[in-house]
Amino acid sequence: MTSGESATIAVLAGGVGAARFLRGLLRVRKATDVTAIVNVGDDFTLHGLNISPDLDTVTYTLADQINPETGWGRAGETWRVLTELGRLGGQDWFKLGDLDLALHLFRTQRRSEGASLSQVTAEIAASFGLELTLLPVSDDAIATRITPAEPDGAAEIDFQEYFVAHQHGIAVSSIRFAGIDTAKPAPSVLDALKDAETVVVAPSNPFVSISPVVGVPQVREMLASRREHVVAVSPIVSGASIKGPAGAMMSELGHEPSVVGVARLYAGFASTLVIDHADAVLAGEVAQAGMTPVVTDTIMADPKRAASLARTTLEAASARGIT
Ligand code: FO1
Repeated sequence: MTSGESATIAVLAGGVGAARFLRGLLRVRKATDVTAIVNVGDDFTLHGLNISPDLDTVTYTLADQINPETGWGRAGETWRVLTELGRLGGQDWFKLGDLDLALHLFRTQRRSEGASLSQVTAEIAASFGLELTLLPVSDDAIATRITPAEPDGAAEIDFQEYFVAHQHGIAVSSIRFAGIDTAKPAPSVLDALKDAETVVVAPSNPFVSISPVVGVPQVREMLASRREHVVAVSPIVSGASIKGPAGAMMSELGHEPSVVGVARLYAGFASTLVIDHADAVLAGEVAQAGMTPVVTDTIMADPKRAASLARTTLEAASARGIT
């Protein structure tokens, strides 16, 4: 990269952890230099509405409109529609507030007019005044499907049934991403990955957030071809995820639930793994797994700490002597 040229950063993102990381990143880099490439495997249709939870969590978080307690949905929501839906005997297990419903109505209407998911996502981001580039990894449908470990031979369930109805409290025996083999990267996704000075794999769930992004045809190959520029932040600290089922899933799916397990999953397309001080003792094993460890504070307890994590992550990339 020549000096003066605006160095772009591409971030592979899932939901809450990625949104927090992006909020920190935007304190240390111009939003116009940042592209977030977001998972769509959580997307589903409910009440006839197209819902994209990870795109919405990133949007709401960066617009400072996120519900801080849950990490999803809007702050200051009212629940009149959902309450009345419940009274009517409708589906009220997936908590959609009144403002959130407006966004799903808008997205569904726009897509029925022929707009692509990436077009509508850009319109929604612009309506919140966001200046980063926010992209779904694909405009095609990708559906994360979970096979529970019990009872034996249990039928596959939708991701949201697993995550919300079961509150991700059931063991998983396998995961697949329906539609991913024929999904195409959304426009400008591959260019963003090719042109970025650094690609960051955000601290999201490796299986249900990062895999359905990296697994889109051509994405993994593009990352692997630029592996020296790809830096991942571990979502696992001291053998557990900060939020969500990533730690449990690693064990259930036969991986070591540690930063070493994460390194083994990511070594094919990322060269550096940022791990927390709590895991410094595992740095040697991370290196043996094929990734360069960088030890820092990875707990994003507030935007300031998220910002210093972002800064350290970007420095880790440049420290690799990358021009
Ligand atoms: N997660 C829940 O655990 N319970 C909910 O009722 C819920 C509602 C919801 C509404 C909109 C939205 O964008 C996300 C929502 N989520 C809810 C989170 C959702 O399950 C996401 O897929 C997870 O955040 C995983 O990324």
